Amino acid sequence: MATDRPLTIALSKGRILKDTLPLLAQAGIRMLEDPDKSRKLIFETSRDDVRIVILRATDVPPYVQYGAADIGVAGKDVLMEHGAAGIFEPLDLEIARCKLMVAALRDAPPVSGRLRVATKFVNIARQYFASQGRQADVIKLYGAMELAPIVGLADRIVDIVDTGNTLRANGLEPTEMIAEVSSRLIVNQASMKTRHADIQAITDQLAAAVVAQRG
Ligand code: PRT
Ligand code: MG
Repeated sequence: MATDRPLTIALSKGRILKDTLPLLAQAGIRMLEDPDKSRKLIFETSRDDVRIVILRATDVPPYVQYGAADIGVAGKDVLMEHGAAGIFEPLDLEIARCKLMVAALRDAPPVSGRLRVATKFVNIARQYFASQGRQADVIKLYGAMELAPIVGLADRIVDIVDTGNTLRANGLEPTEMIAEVSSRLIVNQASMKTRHADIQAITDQLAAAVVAQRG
Protein backbone atom coordinates (compact mmCIF):
# COMPACT_ATOMS: atom_id res chain seq x y z
CA MET A 1 0.00 0.00 0.00
CA ALA A 2 1.01 3.60 -0.64
CA THR A 3 0.58 4.21 3.08
CA ASP A 4 3.84 2.32 3.69
CA ARG A 5 5.77 5.37 2.60
CA PRO A 6 6.86 7.66 5.40
CA LEU A 7 4.45 10.36 6.46
CA THR A 8 5.72 13.39 4.53
CA ILE A 9 5.75 16.88 6.02
CA ALA A 10 6.31 19.87 3.69
CA LEU A 11 8.00 22.97 5.13
CA SER A 12 9.69 26.03 3.62
CA LYS A 13 13.09 27.45 4.50
CA GLY A 14 13.34 30.65 6.48
CA ARG A 15 10.96 31.76 9.19
CA ILE A 16 8.47 28.90 8.79
CA LEU A 17 11.18 26.25 9.23
CA LYS A 18 12.74 28.13 12.14
CA ASP A 19 9.42 28.51 13.98
CA THR A 20 7.97 25.09 13.10
CA LEU A 21 10.93 22.91 14.16
CA PRO A 22 10.51 23.65 17.89
CA LEU A 23 6.82 22.75 17.63
CA LEU A 24 7.57 19.50 15.78
CA ALA A 25 10.19 18.66 18.43
CA GLN A 26 7.37 18.80 20.99
CA ALA A 27 5.65 16.16 18.85
CA GLY A 28 8.79 14.00 18.93
CA ILE A 29 9.85 14.87 15.38
CA ARG A 30 13.40 16.20 14.99
CA MET A 31 15.47 16.68 11.83
CA LEU A 32 18.63 14.58 11.82
CA GLU A 33 20.67 17.25 10.04
CA ASP A 34 20.58 21.01 9.68
CA PRO A 35 18.75 21.85 6.40
CA ASP A 36 20.49 25.24 6.28
CA LYS A 37 23.82 23.40 5.90
CA SER A 38 22.61 20.97 3.25
CA ARG A 39 21.49 21.05 -0.36
CA LYS A 40 19.22 18.08 0.17
CA LEU A 41 15.47 18.51 -0.26
CA ILE A 42 14.32 15.39 1.62
CA PHE A 43 15.32 14.83 5.23
CA GLU A 44 14.92 11.93 7.59
CA THR A 45 13.71 12.61 11.08
CA SER A 46 13.99 11.06 14.53
CA ARG A 47 10.88 9.01 13.59
CA ASP A 48 11.56 6.51 10.79
CA ASP A 49 7.93 6.80 9.68
CA VAL A 50 8.19 10.58 9.17
CA ARG A 51 10.24 12.59 6.64
CA ILE A 52 10.43 16.31 5.90
CA VAL A 53 10.65 17.92 2.45
CA ILE A 54 11.85 21.51 2.08
CA LEU A 55 10.07 23.55 -0.62
CA ARG A 56 9.47 27.12 -1.69
CA ALA A 57 6.72 28.58 0.53
CA THR A 58 4.28 28.89 -2.40
CA ASP A 59 4.85 25.24 -3.39
CA VAL A 60 3.70 23.80 -0.04
CA PRO A 61 -0.09 23.99 -0.76
CA PRO A 62 0.09 22.17 -4.14
CA TYR A 63 2.28 19.41 -2.65
CA VAL A 64 -0.31 18.88 0.07
CA GLN A 65 -3.31 19.29 -2.25
CA TYR A 66 -2.06 16.51 -4.54
CA GLY A 67 -0.89 14.27 -1.69
CA ALA A 68 2.84 14.38 -2.46
CA ALA A 69 3.06 15.62 1.11
CA ASP A 70 0.54 14.48 3.74
CA ILE A 71 1.03 17.52 5.96
CA GLY A 72 2.48 20.99 5.47
CA VAL A 73 2.93 24.37 7.07
CA ALA A 74 1.98 27.45 5.06
CA GLY A 75 1.22 31.11 5.66
CA LYS A 76 -2.46 32.09 5.50
CA ASP A 77 -1.46 34.52 2.71
CA VAL A 78 -0.11 31.66 0.59
CA LEU A 79 -3.20 29.55 1.39
CA MET A 80 -5.63 32.33 0.48
CA GLU A 81 -3.80 32.88 -2.79
CA HIS A 82 -3.67 29.17 -3.66
CA GLY A 83 -7.22 28.22 -2.66
CA ALA A 84 -8.39 25.48 -0.30
CA ALA A 85 -9.23 22.63 -2.71
CA GLY A 86 -8.17 19.23 -1.34
CA ILE A 87 -6.69 20.76 1.79
CA PHE A 88 -7.79 20.71 5.44
CA GLU A 89 -6.51 23.45 7.73
CA PRO A 90 -6.87 21.95 11.22
CA LEU A 91 -4.57 24.19 13.27
CA ASP A 92 -3.33 27.78 13.52
CA LEU A 93 0.32 27.44 14.57
CA GLU A 94 0.40 31.15 15.60
CA ILE A 95 3.87 31.60 14.04
CA ALA A 96 5.27 33.90 11.31
CA ARG A 97 2.58 36.48 12.06
CA CYS A 98 2.15 39.44 9.74
CA LYS A 99 -0.58 41.33 7.87
CA LEU A 100 -1.67 41.41 4.25
CA MET A 101 -2.10 45.07 3.43
CA VAL A 102 -2.76 47.52 0.65
CA ALA A 103 -0.07 50.21 0.53
CA ALA A 104 0.51 53.41 -1.43
CA LEU A 105 3.07 56.20 -1.70
CA ARG A 106 2.84 58.37 1.42
CA ASP A 107 0.04 60.94 0.96
CA ALA A 108 -0.92 59.48 -2.42
CA PRO A 109 -4.07 61.16 -3.79
CA PRO A 110 -7.22 59.03 -4.11
CA VAL A 111 -7.54 57.35 -7.49
CA SER A 112 -10.64 58.00 -9.54
CA GLY A 113 -11.40 55.29 -12.06
CA ARG A 114 -9.49 52.06 -12.33
CA LEU A 115 -6.81 51.34 -9.77
CA ARG A 116 -3.53 49.75 -10.85
CA VAL A 117 -2.36 47.26 -8.25
CA ALA A 118 1.00 45.43 -8.29
CA THR A 119 1.36 42.26 -6.21
CA LYS A 120 2.38 38.64 -6.11
CA PHE A 121 -1.03 37.93 -4.52
CA VAL A 122 -3.14 38.45 -7.66
CA ASN A 123 -6.10 36.29 -6.58
CA ILE A 124 -6.31 37.92 -3.16
CA ALA A 125 -6.02 41.40 -4.68
CA ARG A 126 -8.69 40.77 -7.34
CA GLN A 127 -11.05 39.32 -4.75
CA TYR A 128 -10.42 42.12 -2.25
CA PHE A 129 -11.00 45.02 -4.63
CA ALA A 130 -14.03 43.28 -6.17
CA SER A 131 -15.50 42.87 -2.66
CA GLN A 132 -15.01 46.63 -2.17
CA GLY A 133 -16.76 47.33 -5.47
CA ARG A 134 -13.59 48.94 -6.84
CA GLN A 135 -12.34 48.42 -10.38
CA ALA A 136 -8.72 47.22 -10.31
CA ASP A 137 -6.16 46.08 -12.86
CA VAL A 138 -3.88 43.67 -11.06
CA ILE A 139 -0.27 43.30 -12.25
CA LYS A 140 1.59 40.16 -11.20
CA LEU A 141 5.09 40.73 -9.82
CA TYR A 142 7.47 38.23 -8.23
CA GLY A 143 9.31 40.58 -5.88
CA ALA A 144 10.25 44.16 -4.95
CA MET A 145 6.60 45.23 -5.02
CA GLU A 146 7.58 48.44 -3.19
CA LEU A 147 9.29 49.73 -6.31
CA ALA A 148 6.12 49.68 -8.43
CA PRO A 149 4.42 52.84 -7.07
CA ILE A 150 7.72 54.75 -7.03
CA VAL A 151 8.35 54.25 -10.73
CA GLY A 152 4.69 54.67 -11.72
CA LEU A 153 3.92 51.04 -12.54
CA ALA A 154 1.06 50.92 -10.03
CA ASP A 155 -1.07 53.12 -7.77
CA ARG A 156 -1.17 50.54 -4.98
CA ILE A 157 0.56 47.36 -3.93
CA VAL A 158 -0.77 44.41 -1.95
CA ASP A 159 1.98 42.90 0.20
CA ILE A 160 2.94 41.37 3.52
CA VAL A 161 3.70 43.89 6.26
CA ASP A 162 5.31 43.04 9.58
CA THR A 163 7.15 45.97 11.18
CA GLY A 164 6.32 48.33 8.30
CA ASN A 165 10.04 49.12 7.89
CA THR A 166 10.18 47.97 4.26
CA LEU A 167 7.25 50.23 3.31
CA ARG A 168 8.65 53.19 5.23
CA ALA A 169 12.13 52.80 3.74
CA ASN A 170 10.56 53.16 0.30
CA GLY A 171 8.29 56.11 1.07
CA LEU A 172 5.15 53.98 1.25
CA GLU A 173 2.47 53.59 3.91
CA PRO A 174 -0.22 50.99 4.54
CA THR A 175 -3.71 52.17 3.59
CA GLU A 176 -5.97 49.15 4.21
CA MET A 177 -5.69 45.82 5.96
CA ILE A 178 -6.88 42.78 4.01
CA ALA A 179 -6.14 40.02 6.54
CA GLU A 180 -4.20 39.05 9.64
CA VAL A 181 -1.77 36.27 8.73
CA SER A 182 -0.16 33.42 10.63
CA SER A 183 1.05 30.00 9.50
CA ARG A 184 -1.32 27.04 9.47
CA LEU A 185 -0.95 23.29 9.65
CA ILE A 186 -2.46 21.89 6.46
CA VAL A 187 -3.37 18.27 5.71
CA ASN A 188 -4.17 16.42 2.49
CA GLN A 189 -7.84 15.42 2.64
CA ALA A 190 -7.25 11.83 1.53
CA SER A 191 -4.33 11.39 3.98
CA MET A 192 -6.61 12.60 6.77
CA LYS A 193 -8.66 9.44 6.16
CA THR A 194 -5.96 6.89 5.22
CA ARG A 195 -3.50 7.95 7.96
CA HIS A 196 -5.96 9.36 10.43
CA ALA A 197 -4.45 8.06 13.68
CA ASP A 198 -0.92 9.29 12.88
CA ILE A 199 -2.05 12.68 11.65
CA GLN A 200 -4.48 13.22 14.52
CA ALA A 201 -1.75 12.40 17.05
CA ILE A 202 0.68 14.88 15.47
CA THR A 203 -2.05 17.54 15.23
CA ASP A 204 -2.91 17.09 18.93
CA GLN A 205 0.74 17.31 19.97
CA LEU A 206 1.27 20.42 17.85
CA ALA A 207 -1.88 21.99 19.33
CA ALA A 208 -0.45 21.45 22.82
CA ALA A 209 2.90 22.91 21.69
CA VAL A 210 1.10 25.99 20.32
CA VAL A 211 -0.59 26.58 23.67
CA ALA A 212 2.76 26.11 25.47
CA GLN A 213 4.55 28.59 23.19
CA ARG A 214 2.00 31.34 24.11
CA GLY A 215 3.79 31.39 27.46
O1 PRT B 1 11.22 34.40 0.28
P1 PRT B 1 10.59 33.49 -0.72
O2 PRT B 1 10.30 34.17 -2.01
O3 PRT B 1 11.28 32.17 -0.84
O4 PRT B 1 9.15 33.08 -0.20
P2 PRT B 1 8.31 33.80 0.93
O5 PRT B 1 8.67 35.23 1.08
O6 PRT B 1 6.86 33.49 0.71
O7 PRT B 1 8.78 32.97 2.17
P3 PRT B 1 9.20 33.52 3.56
O8 PRT B 1 9.93 32.40 4.24
O9 PRT B 1 9.89 34.83 3.41
O10 PRT B 1 7.80 33.76 4.25
C1 PRT B 1 6.99 32.68 4.56
C2 PRT B 1 5.74 33.22 5.24
O11 PRT B 1 6.10 33.97 6.39
C3 PRT B 1 4.89 34.15 4.40
O12 PRT B 1 4.06 33.43 3.53
C4 PRT B 1 4.11 34.89 5.49
O13 PRT B 1 2.96 34.15 5.85
C5 PRT B 1 5.07 34.89 6.69
N1 PRT B 1 5.71 36.18 7.00
C6 PRT B 1 5.77 36.73 8.23
C7 PRT B 1 6.36 37.01 6.16
C8 PRT B 1 6.79 38.11 6.92
N2 PRT B 1 6.42 37.91 8.21
C9 PRT B 1 7.52 39.18 6.26
N3 PRT B 1 7.89 40.15 6.92
N4 PRT B 1 6.62 36.93 4.85
C10 PRT B 1 7.31 37.91 4.24
N5 PRT B 1 7.76 39.04 4.88
C11 PRT B 1 8.47 40.03 4.03
C12 PRT B 1 7.49 40.83 3.16
O14 PRT B 1 7.32 40.20 1.91
C13 PRT B 1 8.16 42.20 3.00
O15 PRT B 1 9.11 42.19 1.96
O16 PRT B 1 9.11 41.01 4.82
C14 PRT B 1 8.88 42.34 4.30
C15 PRT B 1 8.02 43.17 5.21
O17 PRT B 1 8.51 43.12 6.52
P4 PRT B 1 8.55 44.47 7.39
O18 PRT B 1 8.95 43.99 8.77
O19 PRT B 1 9.59 45.36 6.78
O20 PRT B 1 7.18 45.09 7.38
MG1 MG C 1 10.62 36.09 1.50
